[in-house]
Amino acid sequence: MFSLLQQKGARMSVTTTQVGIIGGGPSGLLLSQLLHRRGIDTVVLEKQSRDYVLGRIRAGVLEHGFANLMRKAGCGARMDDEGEIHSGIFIAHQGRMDRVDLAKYTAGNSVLVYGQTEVTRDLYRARTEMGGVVIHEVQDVTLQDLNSSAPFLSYQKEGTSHRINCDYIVGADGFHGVSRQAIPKDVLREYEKTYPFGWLGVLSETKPVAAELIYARHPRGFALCSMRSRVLSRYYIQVPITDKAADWSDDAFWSELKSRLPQDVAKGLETGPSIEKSIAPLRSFVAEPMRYGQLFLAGDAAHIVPPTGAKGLNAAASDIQYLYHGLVDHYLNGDDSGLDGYSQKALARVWKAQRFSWWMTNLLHRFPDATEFDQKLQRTDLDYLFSSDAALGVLAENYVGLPY
Ligand code: RFL
Ligand code: PHB
Repeated sequence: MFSLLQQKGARMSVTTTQVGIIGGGPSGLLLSQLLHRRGIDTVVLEKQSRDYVLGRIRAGVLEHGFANLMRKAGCGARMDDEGEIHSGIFIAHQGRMDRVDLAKYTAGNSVLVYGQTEVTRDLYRARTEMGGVVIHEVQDVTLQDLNSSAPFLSYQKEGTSHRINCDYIVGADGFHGVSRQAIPKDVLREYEKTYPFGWLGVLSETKPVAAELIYARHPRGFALCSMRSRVLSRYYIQVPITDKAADWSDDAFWSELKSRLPQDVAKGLETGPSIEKSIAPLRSFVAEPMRYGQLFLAGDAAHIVPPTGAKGLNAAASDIQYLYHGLVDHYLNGDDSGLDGYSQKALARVWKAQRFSWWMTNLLHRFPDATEFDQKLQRTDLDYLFSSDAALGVLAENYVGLPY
């Protein structure tokens, strides 16, 4: 279990844990919390301060599978209290609003609107209450001896070198983390697609324009009306990747958003000062395999989707579910089949989330180099969608989340 051996004079501390986790985002915290509840020791290393992590505004839509994991982690109470169940979404196109009845096409399934910031806050609180070890503001994390049965992590903090001996290392350090880089280039295969636009997002203390999310396709570009609560709205507009958030005044943002929504929706839009404004690039990315020796990658460290299908955090959650069961089976039942099958199983679901996110992105965005033929096809795709129960069923079952 957790032990600290200060080696006198050497300014180096040596710690031992079962699972060393890099990254204190939702993936790392959730895994740490789930494992701790089964008596498996973890240490989480996070580069940033807790306030910094909680200041990032990201996902807003949780699949049932994710919500169930939060409950299993003992972190579901506030989510169930404050999160809103959504059983439909709107797609605005060609001046009209069409509704996708998620519940109708998925035998009553739905999604939960509850922000990633709140998920992370709940996980941090639970980690603190259980005495979980989450070390913030660590520098120069390195992964060593991944192909041996005694891998270790090293890092710097406040002028001291630290070493953590582990059985396993989990890289949950996001797209820009160090874990994926620790896999040799001749082993790692990366698949990537970038898009020539990003999403300019604004958070504002205003009443959401509609009770359900609105995804809008418009000749001027995509727009999304989302929310965090009845008094907190989250809106996005597609912008060229070269734009800077600072160059967009609040007035310019609201005016552009309104121009992309059907008129009656735009008329009802409450505007106000932005309390956060940022541009997120759109990217599709998968790294294979997700295991190398004693290292397992999870979440954004291994895969990124464009946010159009609301799948990023949810794809991270299925990794965590597989990894959690694999580690529990290893430690409590002496069964390694879950860990051995992790990469293949996780990637199979990840690629389905990739396919859906790519499709939603293509359906709804304005592509600068699209020909008239491409635009006709895009409109036909939408017309077909709303003329076919089968097509709506495909959208709905993917949006609420494919089974784990
Ligand atoms: P994170 O959240 O990036 O956390 C990784 C953590 O690792 C730390 N780190 C390091 N720590 C130690 N040493 C290092 N060398 C480190 N390098 C990095 C980082 O500081 C960070 O705290 O990855 P994680 O945990 O895998 O979680 C993934 C999700 O954050 C991400 O998939 C979603 O936010 C994506 N996403 C959405 N997903 C959804 O499921 N539904 C949505 O509605 C949704 N909307 C979105 C989104 C992402 C967006 N952006 C900004 C990319 C909307 C947007 C705009
Ligand atoms: C969000 O509320 O941030 C959000 C919702 C749905 C998406 C992407 C982002 O598809």
